[in-house]
Amino acid sequence: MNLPHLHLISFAICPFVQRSVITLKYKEAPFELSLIDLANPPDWFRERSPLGKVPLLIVDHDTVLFESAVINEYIDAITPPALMPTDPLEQARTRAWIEYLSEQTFAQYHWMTATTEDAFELARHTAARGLERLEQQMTQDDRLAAPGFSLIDATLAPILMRYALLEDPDSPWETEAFPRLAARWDQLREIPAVRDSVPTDFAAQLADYLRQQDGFAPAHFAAQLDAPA
Ligand SMILES: N[C@@H](CCC(=O)N[C@@H](CS)C(=O)NCC(=O)O)C(=O)O
Repeated sequence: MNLPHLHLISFAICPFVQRSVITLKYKEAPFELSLIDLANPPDWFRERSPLGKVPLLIVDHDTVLFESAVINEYIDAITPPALMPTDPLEQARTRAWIEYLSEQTFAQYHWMTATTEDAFELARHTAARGLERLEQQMTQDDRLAAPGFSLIDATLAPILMRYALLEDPDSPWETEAFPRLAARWDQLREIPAVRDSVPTDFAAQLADYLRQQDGFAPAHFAAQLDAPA
């Protein structure tokens, strides 16, 4: 493969960046990774990131791509064989479910960072409804439950990884309630690109991040992630 130089701009615990790391690793595309502090981003990042968000993918030191779903489609397109289906309807369905999973990523974040007990409960409810709908879809949708790896899986894995780490009686995630999703996570967690998409101390980094936030949920989870297994 004669690929362009790929430079991914990341924030350590960002699930959207993780989607692109998974895709790059799955496609065995060499890439440079730079971490920035989103709370205090460097000037060059402010200048180059249209939305001020990570991930960015800088191609050949020049062209800036943003939005993880777009970045992933680009990575996929330049590293055949493509994960994206060729049929336009299936492509559209893939993009629609990736968008759905973006909503679930935000729902999970709101749950992890809720500042009050009421907000935590509301976020838990919203996230649980999202997972229920996904589980239901998997009973009837070959694309979501297909045996191979897909761009949808690259988007689903960061969410399920965080739920698996933050196992909690007040979690929207319950293995028994979501057997298809749980089975999917069992498959995904074994894929090297998924396993190696975060550093080995990811739980500690997530705990650090939460410790820097205020309020009910962050304090609760930071303590839990710090507790010995
Ligand atoms: N829709 C974007 C979402 C990316 C996103 O929200 N990234 C967060 C970090 S996980 C971010 O950069 N936040 C900074 C901000 O919103 O100012 C994508 O899929 O790339």
